[in-house]
Amino acid sequence: MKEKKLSLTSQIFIGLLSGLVLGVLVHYFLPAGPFKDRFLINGLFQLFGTGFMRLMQMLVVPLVFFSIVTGAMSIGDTKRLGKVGLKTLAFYIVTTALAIIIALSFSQLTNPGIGLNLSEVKTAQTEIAKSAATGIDMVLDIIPKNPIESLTSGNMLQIIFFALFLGIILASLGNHVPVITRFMNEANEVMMTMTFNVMKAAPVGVFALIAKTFSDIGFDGFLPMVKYMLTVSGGLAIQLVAVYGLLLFIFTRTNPFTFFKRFSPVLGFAFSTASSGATVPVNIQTLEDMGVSKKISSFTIPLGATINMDGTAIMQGVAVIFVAQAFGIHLELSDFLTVIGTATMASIGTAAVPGVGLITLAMVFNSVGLPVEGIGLIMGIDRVLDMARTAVNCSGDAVVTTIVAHQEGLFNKASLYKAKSVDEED
Ligand code: DAS
Repeated sequence: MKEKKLSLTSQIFIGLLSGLVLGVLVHYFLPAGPFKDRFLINGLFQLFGTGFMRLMQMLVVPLVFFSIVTGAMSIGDTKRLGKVGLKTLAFYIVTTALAIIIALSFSQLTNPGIGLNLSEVKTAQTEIAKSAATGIDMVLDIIPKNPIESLTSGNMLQIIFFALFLGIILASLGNHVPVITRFMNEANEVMMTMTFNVMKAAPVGVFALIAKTFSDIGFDGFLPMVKYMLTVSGGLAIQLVAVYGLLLFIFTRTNPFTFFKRFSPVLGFAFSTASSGATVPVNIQTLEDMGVSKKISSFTIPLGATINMDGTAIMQGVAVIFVAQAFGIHLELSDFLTVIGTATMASIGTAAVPGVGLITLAMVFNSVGLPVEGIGLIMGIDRVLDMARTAVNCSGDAVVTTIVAHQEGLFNKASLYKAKSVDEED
């Protein structure tokens, strides 16, 4: 009988737990010496942990570049996009920026990284003096002098600028450039498949990264991890209840509780798949049952799954504060503004598949000079958070879709409440 293969999520969980147990045992029970320090911590764990991190980093530039080009192409040029598309785009960008602001502010209250003192393991990367450029220079620095050099040097802000510009131009040229348009879409498909395959190594990578972290610092790292998870979860809850609840009430006079009760099958599906892309059909169908016309959702939901990831932005905002505090790196206001910009762009550039929010997180870290090694601290627990933030990503797409449908007279609220009365009957 063919034995049932463990899901990737279960494998990652097993990697996380076994890495945690082994790391603590090594830290507290293995005497210092060549076997512990050279062979295990800075040998085996370093090889598989950092090796997996480098595989993830390998994806960042091509994945973000082709995702943003194809994302911008799907937005299209403003003419074709029309009033509905521009309105949808504006709501998507505002809700994502709000999500990051909530994440950065909420993290300042919980201080998730305090207590995890890794400043002595500061990497060369954090020694790089953050560009002294301020204000105008910072904005000018986003425009690439040489896009090829930006790509080879991994200057993410310049890559994003060029990719957005290129995608919109390709969209405006439409059928005049079928070959390069097809190339971009196929290259994006390749990068998403490559991401899926790299993620298959996640259980081993997570095991080694967590084992190294806890071998180095023992239980001292435990509380900050829990604080990090609670901070991300709190940020997601605020976005779901406060931001989406308020937007629904203000713009459509809909009872948010009724809305999310009817929407719960989509939340469950998004949570279990950790993929906004896979949730698109369920999202569109459920919204239609709730009275939202497919005339709007068939455009805005796939668009949102591609370029609107508020939950991911929340994780990235919290991760920035967590790692900056853990490594004792002070962030200026200009850094926070940079994070809001890059995390919003990362939200556009994050393909709707499991785990990519962590890959584009490297881009956000790069933009403010945070050590990418910091991702290793949160990678082990990221899968659980990925499920929760994907549910929020899909909720954001649905709420904006409902608002835009309402404003276009294509939201039949009676269907929402009528279904409720049917529920009451049985
Ligand atoms: N899981 C991704 C999604 O499909 C987002 C992420 O990885 O953050 O929304």
